[in-house]
Amino acid sequence: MVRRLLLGCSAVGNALVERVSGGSGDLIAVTDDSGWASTLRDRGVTTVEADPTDPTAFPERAAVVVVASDDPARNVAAAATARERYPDAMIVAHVGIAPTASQVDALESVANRVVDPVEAVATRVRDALGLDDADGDGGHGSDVERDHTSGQSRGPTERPPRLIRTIRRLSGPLLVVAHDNPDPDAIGSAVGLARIAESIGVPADPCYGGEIAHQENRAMVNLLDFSLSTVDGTDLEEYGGIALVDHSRAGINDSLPEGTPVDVVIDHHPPRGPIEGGFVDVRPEVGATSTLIEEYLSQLGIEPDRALATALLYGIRIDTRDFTREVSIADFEAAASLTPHVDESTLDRVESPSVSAETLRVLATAIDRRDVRGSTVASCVGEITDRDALAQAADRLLDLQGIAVTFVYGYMDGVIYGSARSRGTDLDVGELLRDALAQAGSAGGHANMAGAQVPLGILEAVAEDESLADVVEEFVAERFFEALSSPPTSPAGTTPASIDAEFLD
Ligand SMILES: [Mn+2]
Repeated sequence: MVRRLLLGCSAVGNALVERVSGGSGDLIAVTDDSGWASTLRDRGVTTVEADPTDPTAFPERAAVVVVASDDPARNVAAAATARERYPDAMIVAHVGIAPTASQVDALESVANRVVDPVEAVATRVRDALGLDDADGDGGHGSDVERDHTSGQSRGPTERPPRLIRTIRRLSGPLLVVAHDNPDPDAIGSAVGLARIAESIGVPADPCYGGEIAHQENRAMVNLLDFSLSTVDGTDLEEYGGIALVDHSRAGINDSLPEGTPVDVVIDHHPPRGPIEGGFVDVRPEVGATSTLIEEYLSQLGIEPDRALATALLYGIRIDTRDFTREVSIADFEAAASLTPHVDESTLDRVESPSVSAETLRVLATAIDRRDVRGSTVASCVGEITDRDALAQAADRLLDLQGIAVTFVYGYMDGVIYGSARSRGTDLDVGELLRDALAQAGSAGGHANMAGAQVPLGILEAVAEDESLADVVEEFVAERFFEALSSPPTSPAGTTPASIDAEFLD
């Protein structure tokens, strides 16, 4: 016969007795609460009136141990003692009233099952209201027990407390990682999740990899005064946990080493592989991660400040193309609750940042000196003072009718810089620039976004009688269009490592 042992008692413990004992179990209770002792005796349970954390009061054998006082500290002690005494027993532990995260942790480290009545009530309320269960496991006995081996969030009412519990259990600060070259949704979400962690006293730093490209995104970070660090400049050892926002796998589209253990994942992209994480909330039906972050903020009663609200709303608007694409009711609801907190004039300035005279001059020159061949346009803009202007001009020239590939280049400080873009074509501009210019300097990037750098070197000397701009144009254009007309070389020898963020703007 299976011997069952009850350590400590409470209303929850009493209910658990019924659940665990099942039939006519061989049940022994140890409690120093004389009220519960007599109740249990009345019910025919053999009861030892003793301290439930004192192993000398324990029976020789026990196959199932139920730890069930209301005092979390005593439950931790009783569970640990029981585990030591009965290494093979099934231990079910009630957390008690208002346990701390470390107490729940301690229980989870020794017990097979940990029972949290607060969650049980939430689940029951949810079931009673007919709210849906996120992973669809419906009833599945989950009304009183939490399977702590599953990191998946169970349902809408459970997510915020589960997120909070996950963050609270970290051994140190939280690093919130946005994907590489973050967009407004990733930036706003990273700042928002860091805010949530800080609201419970866990320091958190938002960070990103690659670059904050596009001047709207830079304007957002600057105008809203966000301080984000870069993954490369961060010592991961200093953090007690890692969260991913707007992407779901470490090392894939972020600058973390692949396989880095992750504690929290909040994303709206359909997962392309297994997602690891202590707390995972991935909802592809929602238009933006910012929507999910707003939901956590409001369910946790955290009011976003103006900067955060502005960033989150901007993130939702960008990701849903102003509520026209992949938009859900949740996105509208999040936007509605953010709007009263948003700084509209800042949002205006973020959306149409002022353009420097240099950027306009480069764009004007790029249009004026354009060399169009088929659907490709190349343009030498001469001497520049701001490399970023090249990327912006290359972006804008894509708007020209009939143009699928753009390449804008100029020089400063003895180096020729070029920026290429493509849209709606199979042509890989990263490959194109490598073919054309890697021999003379360095070049690389992605299929639709690439850059090159070539030292001016001898060209400067050649340019005695001609303008340097003309010499540069002759040199670069010849190689660029030559590469464009010849079939692409085998990508052998170009490894993903050669795709370098420095080429991307
Ligand atoms: Mn997004």
